[in-house]
Amino acid sequence: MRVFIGLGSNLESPLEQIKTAVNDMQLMLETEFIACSSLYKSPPMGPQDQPDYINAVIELDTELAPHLLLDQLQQIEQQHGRIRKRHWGERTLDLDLLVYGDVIIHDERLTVPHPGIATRAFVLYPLAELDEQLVIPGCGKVKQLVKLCPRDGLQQVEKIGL
Ligand code: A4P
Ligand code: MG
Repeated sequence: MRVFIGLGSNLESPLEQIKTAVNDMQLMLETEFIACSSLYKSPPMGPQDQPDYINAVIELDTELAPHLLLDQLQQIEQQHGRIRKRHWGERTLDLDLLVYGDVIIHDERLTVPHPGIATRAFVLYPLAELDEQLVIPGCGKVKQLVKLCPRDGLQQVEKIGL
């Protein structure tokens, strides 16, 4: 299944956190790495008394079922010393399952597509870089969504060069 994962970090060398997380995801079982967007810097959504974020999106082709994929993503978050402090608060690494093919999930562990995907500049711009034609189930085409979404101070910082 074709999936997109959102990466975010705003603590302990965010650029390094994102780059090592991309490496970690390349090593996941039953999963093929397809592409990574550029890295972006973005002002915090939520509490403003926290550092700017580095964000990116990666595309994978996985045989893992959604909840097993979430297990893997949470394990990688833990390896990065992830501590959950407050909702929308600072974190060393946040991995969000954005899109899992055309599947829609609403249960106690997973909401897919990820809520907020259609309105967050730090998700939509990197996603559009990977696939403008992507249709997000229940939300529409990325190309259209990105047109309606202000950049909100989002800045491209570098290509990851993979
Ligand atoms: N969960 C449900 N659906 C999903 C999914 N699709 N992907 C559950 C991943 N997890 C999912 O996650 C809490 C629970 O959500 C997990 O245990 C999983 O079972 P969390 O990341 O600990 O929760 P949170 O951070 O308190 O809330 P939330 O809503 O996940 O926060 P977000 O949406 O991840 O936002 N500002 C900028 N500029 N850039 C950012 O990346 N990120 C956040 C966090 C806030 N501000 C930001 C950014
Ligand atoms: Mg999250």
